[in-house]
Amino acid sequence: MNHPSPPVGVIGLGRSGIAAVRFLAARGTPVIAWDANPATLAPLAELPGVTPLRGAAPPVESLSTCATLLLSPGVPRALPEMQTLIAAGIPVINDVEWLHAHVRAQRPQARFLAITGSNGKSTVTTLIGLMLQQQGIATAVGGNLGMPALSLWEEAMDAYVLELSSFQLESIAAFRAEVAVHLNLTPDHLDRYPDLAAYGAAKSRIFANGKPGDRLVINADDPNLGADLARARAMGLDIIPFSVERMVPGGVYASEGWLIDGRGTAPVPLVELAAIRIRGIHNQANAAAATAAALAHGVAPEAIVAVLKSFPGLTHRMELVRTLDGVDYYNDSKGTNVGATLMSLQSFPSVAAGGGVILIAGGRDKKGDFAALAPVARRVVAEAILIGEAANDLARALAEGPTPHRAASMTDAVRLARKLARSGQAVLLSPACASFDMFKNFEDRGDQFREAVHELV
Ligand code: UMA
Ligand code: ADP
Repeated sequence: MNHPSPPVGVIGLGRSGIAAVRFLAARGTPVIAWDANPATLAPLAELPGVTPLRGAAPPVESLSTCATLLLSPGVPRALPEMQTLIAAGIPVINDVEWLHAHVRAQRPQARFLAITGSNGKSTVTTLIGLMLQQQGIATAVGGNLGMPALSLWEEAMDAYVLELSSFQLESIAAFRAEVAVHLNLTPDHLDRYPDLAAYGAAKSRIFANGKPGDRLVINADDPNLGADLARARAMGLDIIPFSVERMVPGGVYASEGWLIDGRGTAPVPLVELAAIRIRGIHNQANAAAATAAALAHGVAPEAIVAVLKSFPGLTHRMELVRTLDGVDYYNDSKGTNVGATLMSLQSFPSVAAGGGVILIAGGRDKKGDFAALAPVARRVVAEAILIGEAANDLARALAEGPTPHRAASMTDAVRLARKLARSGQAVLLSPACASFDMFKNFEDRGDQFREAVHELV
């Protein structure tokens, strides 16, 4: 007699959940799918073997009939319903773990490269993907950026380059990357984690299943990663440090105007820093990290350098949208935490030096330390225009500067910025916050900014 296989539960039906349901349904696996928002259930109607469930909280009784649960990154494991299901012994994993198991079983020669960090993940993930592709390696790129994990599987892929958030790393089990990259750790998502240590612990899971010989590319300049470095060394991982501050033996670093491969007995200059198309110290760090990962995967230096010289950077990251009457308008909508906005502000000349920034910031606070913005804001911010839920908190943090303005929409903010900006200054959207109070996501926020800027006359 044929016993039907138990269903797999998919919790949260956003981009990753819907991709997971499609992947499972296409392979004949029965699925129970839940989301608090009933509108997300509609696309499931045409899929075979899928039971859609609605309700404000994950329905424990139905979900406990599942063999495995795939949790979306935006649904906290700490929800009481999730805690009950976890305590009942049901494996609560995610799409990244499922993809990993599938690839290891179906195409064991394929390799994983995984990237985490508080800032720079998308830039580094994209660079590594391009470097492998430039070398002619069949490479899929996605995860927290772009395509969700379970849209990436293809029979003939030889490499999976995955951007992984702390939320995604919480729900891996056996996932392991032959090359893992840890870029940096600064406060973010403190609305979900009790403290920086808990957030950092989730990120460190990127190498938790590493075997001796697996590579860990890690930022030697970040004091918050010291403990990770020591632990990885004790695990027997092959560590490739990167640095923009000093020569790191065995690593990749910036020195005297060059990016250097210092892994061998003699240092090998790869490319002049001035020839790297993405600008700023933080992007030199990103270039060093991506280079280290690509070299570790066997990519030739020529392919790496070709990408560093040509990659123009991603949209929504310090993207120059327009110059109007001597004022540059930058879209840095992906500046979603204090660390990213700090980094972006630092790249502008000060008000005293004839520059200055009209900063558009605010949104949904992730319990960021806005006070950390004050010193650089004093130097660089000529005027601040605040939006969204965090406007009052930001205003308090920027109290020493000129009185901040408020705006109710992106169009209003951009029009006001146009009035305030003088030639030689820049208008910068770098919110230091999440977007979800006023926009669909950071892309929507950046698109609205770009549109409003193009409408200026
Ligand atoms: N939902 C509930 N109950 C909850 C929370 C969410 O029902 O308590 C439902 C929502 O109604 C919605 C769905 O879950 O329908 C959304 O799920 P999700 O928040 O996990 O979002 P996805 O659309 O699946 O997108 C996720 C990532 N989102 C988050 O981690 C918040 C996307 O990263 C990622 O690109 C995508 O998977 C594909 O892998 C975005 C992000 O903001 C860019 N990431 C954070 C960051 O980069 O800082 C971590
Ligand atoms: P993530 O995917 O981690 O959010 P991105 O590559 O999308 O990172 O960059 C987002 C923002 O973070 C950029 O606009 C920039 O302001 C900042 N940033 C990028 N790389 C770094 C880095 N290595 N260190 C600090 N900040 C960075």
